[in-house]
Amino acid sequence: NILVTGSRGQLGSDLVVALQRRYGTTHVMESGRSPRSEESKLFPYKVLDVTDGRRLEKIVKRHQIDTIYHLAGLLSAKGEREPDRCWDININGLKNVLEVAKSERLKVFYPSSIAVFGAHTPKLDTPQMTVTDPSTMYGITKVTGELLCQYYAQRFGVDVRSLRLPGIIGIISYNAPPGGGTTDFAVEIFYAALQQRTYTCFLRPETRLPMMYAADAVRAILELMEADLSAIKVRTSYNVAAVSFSVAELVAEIQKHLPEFACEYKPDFRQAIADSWVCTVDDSKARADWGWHHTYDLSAIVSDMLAKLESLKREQGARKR
Ligand code: VAH
Repeated sequence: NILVTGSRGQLGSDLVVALQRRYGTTHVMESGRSPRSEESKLFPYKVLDVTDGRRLEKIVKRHQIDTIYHLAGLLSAKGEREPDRCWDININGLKNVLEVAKSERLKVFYPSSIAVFGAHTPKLDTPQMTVTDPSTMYGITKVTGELLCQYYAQRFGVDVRSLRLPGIIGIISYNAPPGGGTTDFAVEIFYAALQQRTYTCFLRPETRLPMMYAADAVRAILELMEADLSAIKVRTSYNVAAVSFSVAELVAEIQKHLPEFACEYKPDFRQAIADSWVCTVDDSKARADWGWHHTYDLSAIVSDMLAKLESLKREQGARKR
């Protein structure tokens, strides 16, 4: 059986659906820090704070968990506002997952991030092996996490696999509003474009970041986890890339569908975080080792997001009538 920690977060919502589809809903145990709201109790769910190692071990044993997708954690923006909590959850949570994986011989997915890159990392075609000197607490926990994963893989033979995910663009499902990330603009902008025809962006128009559609990110995770272990040569975390674009390029692509959409810019503390990251990433190692390839480019992301949100809006409208 599969346990997903942080299953109600931005990435978790999409990943859980894909895992349920592939392995069956009864084999996917969701979990999160807070009790779920009153929506359908159809699917298995456990309240779990990942810093509670004993409760994690109890859930793993009681529900014959053999694989953990460990998504629980604080993202970059929230992590800068609460650095101590970010360290505690992101590091101690991961350590608990790796400890139970070692004792129960579990397989683990760990999401790292382009946030591991910092001021001295080459900004274009960032190599797989390079300088990682992040300036955010979130990035520091991700570099540490990658090294912890490599240690457990090499020292204890734990089958833990990881991807350095770019900014993820996906539908904010009913329970996963943007979770305090610096790349959340690329999600919020779609809702604002449809609802108010205008958006105030917290990054400057020329800010260019590596991004990926949620459908591509979920497929990358599943393909990584289903690859033969002999193909997994990077035991810290694989660079994976899809598209890189500036905020202005995203706005222009949305305006092709919504000509009257306007975006204004009010950079805040997240601009410094974005400026510390890279613009494009070399993911040739992931493509060579386990056959990674992206499918959604910018125009496909924009048309798919707008179409999905339009149909969500029609559904909600229908429900209200
Ligand atoms: C964040 N979405 O913004 C996450 C991610 C590369 C960005 O790590 O913090």
